[in-house]
Amino acid sequence: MTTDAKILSALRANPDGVSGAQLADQLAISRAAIWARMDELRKVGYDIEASPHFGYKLVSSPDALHADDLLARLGKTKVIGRDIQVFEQTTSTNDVVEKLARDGVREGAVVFAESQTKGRGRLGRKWSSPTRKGLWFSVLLRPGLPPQEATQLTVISATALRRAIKSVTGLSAEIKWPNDLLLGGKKVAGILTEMSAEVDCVRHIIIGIGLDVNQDADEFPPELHRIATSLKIEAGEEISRAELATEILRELDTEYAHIGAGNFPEVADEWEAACVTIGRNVTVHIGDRKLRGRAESLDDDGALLVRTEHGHLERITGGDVILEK
Ligand code: BT5
Repeated sequence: MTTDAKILSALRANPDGVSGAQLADQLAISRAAIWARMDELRKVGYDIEASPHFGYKLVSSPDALHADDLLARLGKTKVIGRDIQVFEQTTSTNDVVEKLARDGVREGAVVFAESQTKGRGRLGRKWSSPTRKGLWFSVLLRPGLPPQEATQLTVISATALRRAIKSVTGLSAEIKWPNDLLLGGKKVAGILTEMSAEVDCVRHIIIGIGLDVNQDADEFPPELHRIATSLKIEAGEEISRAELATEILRELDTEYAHIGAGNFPEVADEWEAACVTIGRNVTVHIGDRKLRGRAESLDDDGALLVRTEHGHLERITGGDVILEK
């Protein structure tokens, strides 16, 4: 952890205040250095009071994502969030992480952007990522899975997102296979899983997550008005993005450990229970191919099993699913 992350962590652990002397001791730096860091933190929006009575006290945090703050809130994880970077703006966080992957960075690195100029969905579709309104981030994983099991990672990401949304806002999101989270039938989050693989082994996987947090209805572009929503719209109040981001990473870390331990079927059960796709009549578009049937379940690799109109069981690993009435 960086010095700032340690300071923020100590301030959060001591809501009634912590003395400069104690902090200096804990961090093995001078009191003057602590004072200087507090000043820098204030400049980026942390309201930190100082008094001879209680020492330093954190009054409020800015609505901006700071890597040090996220690291401090997250604490120790097994894999995910060991390294966190925050960009004010980037093209697409998936592209930034792709570069880190090619540079050999170890798994667990996370990159957030306050806005993206070329945020994307699947098949090159656009992802709207307005400044500080949502969480736009990507995670680097090196899971050592065969490529056909990569869908498992989209499944655990959706489950982790759903859990974090529930614990921070109380809202119960529904999952639409493979990568959408819905509230009241509207999309609130999407997941873009991109993979680099050999024939039999994944080299790395990038999980890109876009979650609409604090947009008002009129802040969505016109083409999304009918189909998208945000947590703020659904919960009726502003949500702390830093708190939510930390909770998502924590849940993702737990779920990823499950996959590592071979416990994917348990995660899949939770996923299926929250999934609006299972049991529904669906039309699946895979490239130019169109298939109609009833979505029956997930298989062990996270693929969707669809019983077609002709009675065959088809295994779907990609494509767009439309829920029929
Ligand atoms: C997805 O694609 O849902 C995956 C979205 C992943 C976005 C994240 S943000 C961080 C990381 N960096 C990136 O560049 N991407 C990832 P798909 O299933 O293809 O859905 C795309 C469709 O969702 C679009 O065609 C729109 O209809 C709709 N859409 C676009 N922006 C949206 C938004 N902010 N909220 C809800 N729906 C949106």
